[in-house]
Amino acid sequence: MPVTIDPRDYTRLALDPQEDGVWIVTLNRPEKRNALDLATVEELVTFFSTAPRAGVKAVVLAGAGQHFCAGLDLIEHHDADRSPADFMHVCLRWHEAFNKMEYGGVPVVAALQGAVVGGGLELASSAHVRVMDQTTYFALPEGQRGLFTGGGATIRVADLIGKARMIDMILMGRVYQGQEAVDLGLAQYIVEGSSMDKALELARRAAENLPLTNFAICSAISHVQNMSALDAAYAESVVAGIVNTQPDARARLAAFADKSAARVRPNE
Ligand code: 1HE
Repeated sequence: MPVTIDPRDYTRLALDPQEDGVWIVTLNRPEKRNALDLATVEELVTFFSTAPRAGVKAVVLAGAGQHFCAGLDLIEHHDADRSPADFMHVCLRWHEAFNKMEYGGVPVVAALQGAVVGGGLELASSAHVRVMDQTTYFALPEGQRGLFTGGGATIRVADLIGKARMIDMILMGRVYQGQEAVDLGLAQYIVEGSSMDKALELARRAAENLPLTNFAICSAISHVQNMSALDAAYAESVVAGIVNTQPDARARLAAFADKSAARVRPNE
Protein backbone atom coordinates (compact mmCIF):
# COMPACT_ATOMS: atom_id res chain seq x y z
CA MET A 1 0.00 0.00 0.00
CA PRO A 2 1.61 3.33 -1.03
CA VAL A 3 2.35 5.76 1.78
CA THR A 4 3.56 9.34 1.85
CA ILE A 5 6.27 11.02 3.87
CA ASP A 6 5.72 14.57 5.06
CA PRO A 7 9.01 16.29 5.94
CA ARG A 8 7.08 18.58 8.29
CA ASP A 9 6.44 15.62 10.60
CA TYR A 10 10.17 15.45 11.36
CA THR A 11 12.10 17.73 13.70
CA ARG A 12 15.38 15.89 14.34
CA LEU A 13 15.84 14.97 10.69
CA ALA A 14 15.73 17.42 7.79
CA LEU A 15 14.19 15.64 4.80
CA ASP A 16 14.83 17.03 1.35
CA PRO A 17 13.24 15.07 -1.52
CA GLN A 18 14.84 15.61 -4.92
CA GLU A 19 13.00 15.44 -8.22
CA ASP A 20 14.64 12.16 -9.22
CA GLY A 21 13.37 10.23 -6.18
CA VAL A 22 16.57 10.63 -4.16
CA TRP A 23 15.93 11.91 -0.63
CA ILE A 24 18.57 13.77 1.35
CA VAL A 25 18.11 12.89 5.02
CA THR A 26 20.16 15.07 7.36
CA LEU A 27 20.72 14.60 11.08
CA ASN A 28 19.91 18.11 12.14
CA ARG A 29 21.31 18.86 15.58
CA PRO A 30 24.70 20.32 14.65
CA GLU A 31 24.85 22.18 17.98
CA LYS A 32 24.95 18.72 19.63
CA ARG A 33 27.19 17.26 16.92
CA ASN A 34 24.16 15.25 15.77
CA ALA A 35 24.29 13.03 18.86
CA LEU A 36 21.61 10.37 18.69
CA ASP A 37 18.92 11.03 21.26
CA LEU A 38 15.76 8.93 21.52
CA ALA A 39 13.76 11.31 19.35
CA THR A 40 16.29 11.10 16.50
CA VAL A 41 16.29 7.32 16.60
CA GLU A 42 12.48 7.23 16.50
CA GLU A 43 12.49 9.47 13.42
CA LEU A 44 15.03 7.17 11.77
CA VAL A 45 12.76 4.20 12.53
CA THR A 46 9.76 6.01 11.05
CA PHE A 47 11.53 7.25 7.94
CA PHE A 48 13.29 4.01 7.06
CA SER A 49 10.17 1.93 7.79
CA THR A 50 8.18 4.08 5.40
CA ALA A 51 10.68 4.87 2.64
CA PRO A 52 10.48 1.49 0.84
CA ARG A 53 6.70 1.95 0.37
CA ALA A 54 6.83 5.66 -0.42
CA GLY A 55 8.67 5.54 -3.73
CA VAL A 56 11.99 6.67 -2.26
CA LYS A 57 14.54 5.51 -4.84
CA ALA A 58 17.70 6.18 -2.85
CA VAL A 59 18.77 8.07 0.27
CA VAL A 60 21.75 10.26 1.02
CA LEU A 61 22.26 10.23 4.78
CA ALA A 62 24.17 13.23 6.07
CA GLY A 63 24.90 15.21 9.21
CA ALA A 64 24.52 18.98 9.52
CA GLY A 65 27.60 20.98 10.47
CA GLN A 66 31.23 19.89 10.76
CA HIS A 67 30.56 16.39 12.10
CA PHE A 68 28.48 13.49 10.82
CA CYS A 69 27.49 12.09 14.22
CA ALA A 70 28.89 11.99 17.78
CA GLY A 71 27.06 8.76 18.65
CA LEU A 72 24.84 8.14 21.66
CA ASP A 73 23.53 11.33 23.29
CA LEU A 74 25.69 11.04 26.38
CA ILE A 75 23.96 13.92 28.18
CA GLU A 76 20.51 12.38 27.70
CA HIS A 77 21.93 9.03 28.82
CA HIS A 78 23.58 10.61 31.87
CA ASP A 79 20.46 12.52 32.90
CA ALA A 80 18.11 9.56 32.37
CA ASP A 81 20.18 7.37 34.73
CA ARG A 82 18.74 4.31 32.99
CA SER A 83 18.25 0.82 34.34
CA PRO A 84 19.75 -2.12 32.41
CA ALA A 85 16.30 -2.94 31.02
CA ASP A 86 15.75 0.69 29.98
CA PHE A 87 19.00 0.80 28.06
CA MET A 88 18.38 -2.58 26.47
CA HIS A 89 15.16 -1.13 25.07
CA VAL A 90 17.04 1.96 23.84
CA CYS A 91 19.42 -0.34 21.99
CA LEU A 92 16.53 -2.32 20.52
CA ARG A 93 15.14 0.91 19.01
CA TRP A 94 18.56 1.64 17.51
CA HIS A 95 18.57 -1.85 16.02
CA GLU A 96 15.07 -1.31 14.68
CA ALA A 97 16.22 1.85 12.89
CA PHE A 98 19.50 0.43 11.59
CA ASN A 99 17.95 -2.86 10.47
CA LYS A 100 15.30 -0.94 8.56
CA MET A 101 18.13 0.89 6.82
CA GLU A 102 20.23 -2.15 5.99
CA TYR A 103 17.42 -4.55 5.12
CA GLY A 104 14.82 -2.09 3.78
CA GLY A 105 15.74 -2.44 0.12
CA VAL A 106 16.35 1.27 -0.56
CA PRO A 107 19.98 2.19 -1.28
CA VAL A 108 21.44 4.40 1.47
CA VAL A 109 24.62 6.35 0.77
CA ALA A 110 26.22 8.06 3.79
CA ALA A 111 27.94 11.40 3.20
CA LEU A 112 30.52 11.60 6.00
CA GLN A 113 32.50 14.46 7.44
CA GLY A 114 34.29 15.10 10.71
CA ALA A 115 33.53 12.72 13.57
CA VAL A 116 31.92 9.39 12.74
CA VAL A 117 32.24 7.96 16.22
CA GLY A 118 30.61 5.48 18.54
CA GLY A 119 26.96 5.19 17.60
CA GLY A 120 27.71 7.49 14.67
CA LEU A 121 29.86 4.75 13.20
CA GLU A 122 27.13 2.21 13.96
CA LEU A 123 24.73 4.41 12.01
CA ALA A 124 27.16 4.90 9.12
CA SER A 125 27.91 1.19 8.94
CA SER A 126 24.20 0.51 8.40
CA ALA A 127 24.33 2.45 5.13
CA HIS A 128 25.12 0.50 1.97
CA VAL A 129 27.79 2.92 0.72
CA ARG A 130 29.97 5.33 2.72
CA VAL A 131 31.70 8.37 1.23
CA MET A 132 34.26 10.17 3.38
CA ASP A 133 36.09 13.45 2.88
CA GLN A 134 39.46 14.67 4.11
CA THR A 135 38.01 15.72 7.49
CA THR A 136 36.33 12.41 8.25
CA TYR A 137 37.58 10.24 11.09
CA PHE A 138 36.26 7.03 12.61
CA ALA A 139 36.51 5.87 16.21
CA LEU A 140 34.80 3.85 18.91
CA PRO A 141 35.34 5.94 22.06
CA GLU A 142 33.10 3.67 24.14
CA GLY A 143 36.10 1.91 25.71
CA GLN A 144 37.37 5.17 27.20
CA ARG A 145 33.90 6.35 28.28
CA GLY A 146 33.16 3.28 30.40
CA LEU A 147 30.64 2.07 27.85
CA PHE A 148 30.19 -0.60 25.22
CA THR A 149 28.70 -0.52 21.76
CA GLY A 150 24.94 -1.17 21.68
CA GLY A 151 23.87 -0.16 18.19
CA GLY A 152 25.28 -3.01 16.17
CA ALA A 153 29.02 -2.27 15.97
CA THR A 154 29.85 -5.81 17.08
CA ILE A 155 27.99 -6.95 13.98
CA ARG A 156 28.55 -4.30 11.31
CA VAL A 157 31.88 -2.70 12.21
CA ALA A 158 33.38 -6.14 12.84
CA ASP A 159 31.98 -7.15 9.46
CA LEU A 160 33.57 -4.15 7.73
CA ILE A 161 37.06 -4.29 9.24
CA GLY A 162 37.28 -7.68 10.99
CA LYS A 163 37.03 -8.69 14.63
CA ALA A 164 40.66 -8.05 15.58
CA ARG A 165 40.70 -4.49 14.19
CA MET A 166 37.42 -3.65 15.86
CA ILE A 167 38.67 -4.92 19.22
CA ASP A 168 41.84 -2.85 18.85
CA MET A 169 39.79 0.20 17.81
CA ILE A 170 37.53 0.14 20.88
CA LEU A 171 40.16 -1.07 23.34
CA MET A 172 42.75 1.56 22.40
CA GLY A 173 40.51 4.39 21.24
CA ARG A 174 42.25 4.11 17.89
CA VAL A 175 41.24 6.62 15.21
CA TYR A 176 41.22 5.84 11.49
CA GLN A 177 41.13 8.49 8.79
CA GLY A 178 42.22 9.15 5.20
CA GLN A 179 43.02 6.49 2.63
CA GLU A 180 43.78 3.96 5.38
CA ALA A 181 40.10 4.03 6.40
CA VAL A 182 39.10 3.18 2.84
CA ASP A 183 41.72 0.46 2.57
CA LEU A 184 40.34 -1.14 5.75
CA GLY A 185 36.75 -0.98 4.49
CA LEU A 186 35.28 1.73 6.73
CA ALA A 187 34.31 3.70 3.61
CA GLN A 188 34.20 2.80 -0.07
CA TYR A 189 35.03 6.30 -1.38
CA ILE A 190 37.23 9.19 -0.28
CA VAL A 191 37.00 12.58 -1.97
CA GLU A 192 39.08 15.74 -2.00
CA GLY A 193 36.00 17.96 -2.03
CA SER A 194 32.52 17.48 -0.60
CA SER A 195 31.34 14.02 0.42
CA MET A 196 27.77 15.26 -0.13
CA ASP A 197 28.40 15.96 -3.84
CA LYS A 198 29.86 12.50 -4.37
CA ALA A 199 27.18 10.78 -2.27
CA LEU A 200 24.45 12.51 -4.24
CA GLU A 201 26.07 11.50 -7.54
CA LEU A 202 26.22 7.88 -6.35
CA ALA A 203 22.65 7.88 -5.01
CA ARG A 204 21.42 9.26 -8.34
CA ARG A 205 23.28 6.53 -10.20
CA ALA A 206 21.79 3.84 -7.95
CA ALA A 207 18.33 5.38 -8.41
CA GLU A 208 18.57 4.67 -12.14
CA ASN A 209 18.46 0.91 -11.44
CA LEU A 210 15.08 -0.75 -11.34
CA PRO A 211 13.52 -0.52 -7.83
CA LEU A 212 13.08 -4.28 -7.54
CA THR A 213 16.72 -4.83 -8.46
CA ASN A 214 17.78 -2.31 -5.82
CA PHE A 215 15.49 -3.99 -3.32
CA ALA A 216 17.31 -7.27 -3.90
CA ILE A 217 20.76 -5.65 -3.71
CA CYS A 218 19.96 -3.66 -0.56
CA SER A 219 18.18 -6.39 1.33
CA ALA A 220 18.90 -9.86 -0.04
CA ILE A 221 22.70 -9.60 0.18
CA SER A 222 22.48 -8.72 3.88
CA HIS A 223 19.91 -11.42 4.62
CA VAL A 224 21.90 -14.02 2.71
CA GLN A 225 24.98 -13.25 4.81
CA ASN A 226 23.05 -14.44 7.87
CA MET A 227 22.28 -17.85 6.35
CA SER A 228 24.03 -21.15 5.92
CA ALA A 229 25.56 -21.62 2.46
CA LEU A 230 22.82 -24.08 1.57
CA ASP A 231 19.99 -21.76 2.57
CA ALA A 232 21.79 -18.78 1.03
CA ALA A 233 21.98 -20.50 -2.35
CA TYR A 234 18.29 -21.35 -2.12
CA ALA A 235 17.29 -17.80 -1.12
CA GLU A 236 19.47 -16.31 -3.88
CA SER A 237 17.74 -18.51 -6.46
CA VAL A 238 14.30 -17.43 -5.30
CA VAL A 239 15.23 -13.74 -5.34
CA ALA A 240 16.84 -14.07 -8.77
CA GLY A 241 13.77 -15.90 -10.02
CA ILE A 242 11.64 -12.88 -9.18
CA VAL A 243 14.07 -10.08 -10.04
CA ASN A 244 15.49 -11.51 -13.25
CA THR A 245 12.08 -12.07 -14.79
CA GLN A 246 10.53 -8.72 -13.82
CA PRO A 247 8.64 -7.18 -16.75
CA ASP A 248 10.42 -3.84 -16.25
CA ALA A 249 13.74 -5.50 -17.11
CA ARG A 250 12.60 -6.56 -20.58
CA ALA A 251 13.37 -3.21 -22.20
CA ARG A 252 16.89 -3.26 -20.74
CA LEU A 253 17.47 -6.80 -21.99
CA ALA A 254 16.09 -5.87 -25.42
CA ALA A 255 18.52 -2.92 -25.56
CA PHE A 256 21.40 -5.31 -24.94
CA ALA A 257 20.12 -7.69 -27.60
CA ASP A 258 19.77 -4.95 -30.25
CA LYS A 259 23.21 -3.55 -29.27
CA SER A 260 21.90 -0.13 -28.21
CA ALA A 261 22.81 -0.68 -24.53
CA ALA A 262 26.20 0.42 -23.19
CA ARG A 263 28.84 -2.29 -22.95
CA VAL A 264 30.95 -2.85 -19.86
CA ARG A 265 34.42 -1.37 -20.49
CA PRO A 266 37.46 -0.83 -18.28
CA ASN A 267 37.89 2.61 -16.70
CA GLU A 268 39.82 5.12 -18.83
C1 1HE B 1 27.21 15.82 22.74
C2 1HE B 1 27.83 14.66 22.24
C3 1HE B 1 27.27 13.41 22.58
C4 1HE B 1 28.93 16.38 21.55
N1 1HE B 1 26.19 13.42 23.36
N2 1HE B 1 26.14 15.75 23.51
N3 1HE B 1 30.69 9.26 21.40
C5 1HE B 1 31.59 10.07 21.96
O1 1HE B 1 32.18 9.74 22.95
C6 1HE B 1 31.80 11.39 21.24
C7 1HE B 1 31.60 12.57 22.18
N4 1HE B 1 31.80 13.84 21.47
C8 1HE B 1 33.04 14.29 21.14
O2 1HE B 1 34.05 13.65 21.30
C9 1HE B 1 33.10 15.65 20.53
O3 1HE B 1 31.94 16.39 20.96
C10 1HE B 1 33.15 15.68 18.99
C11 1HE B 1 34.52 15.15 18.52
C12 1HE B 1 32.04 14.87 18.35
C13 1HE B 1 32.97 17.15 18.50
O4 1HE B 1 33.93 17.97 19.16
P1 1HE B 1 33.67 19.55 19.21
O5 1HE B 1 34.87 20.17 19.89
O6 1HE B 1 33.32 20.05 17.85
O7 1HE B 1 32.34 19.78 20.08
P2 1HE B 1 32.13 19.78 21.68
O8 1HE B 1 32.52 21.14 22.22
O9 1HE B 1 32.74 18.60 22.33
O10 1HE B 1 30.57 19.60 21.79
C14 1HE B 1 29.66 20.61 21.30
C15 1HE B 1 28.32 20.33 21.94
O11 1HE B 1 27.84 19.06 21.51
C16 1HE B 1 28.40 20.24 23.46
O12 1HE B 1 27.15 20.68 23.96
P3 1HE B 1 26.97 22.11 24.69
O13 1HE B 1 25.51 22.16 25.03
O14 1HE B 1 27.91 22.11 25.86
O15 1HE B 1 27.36 23.15 23.65
C17 1HE B 1 28.53 18.75 23.69
O16 1HE B 1 28.08 18.37 24.98
C18 1HE B 1 27.60 18.23 22.62
N5 1HE B 1 27.91 16.85 22.29
N6 1HE B 1 28.90 15.03 21.48
C19 1HE B 1 25.64 14.55 23.81
N7 1HE B 1 27.78 12.26 22.12
C20 1HE B 1 23.84 2.49 21.62
S1 1HE B 1 25.35 2.55 22.36
C21 1HE B 1 26.27 3.75 21.52
C22 1HE B 1 27.52 4.06 22.28
C23 1HE B 1 28.03 5.44 21.96
O17 1HE B 1 27.74 6.01 20.96
S2 1HE B 1 29.04 6.15 23.12
C24 1HE B 1 29.24 7.81 22.55
C25 1HE B 1 30.50 7.90 21.82
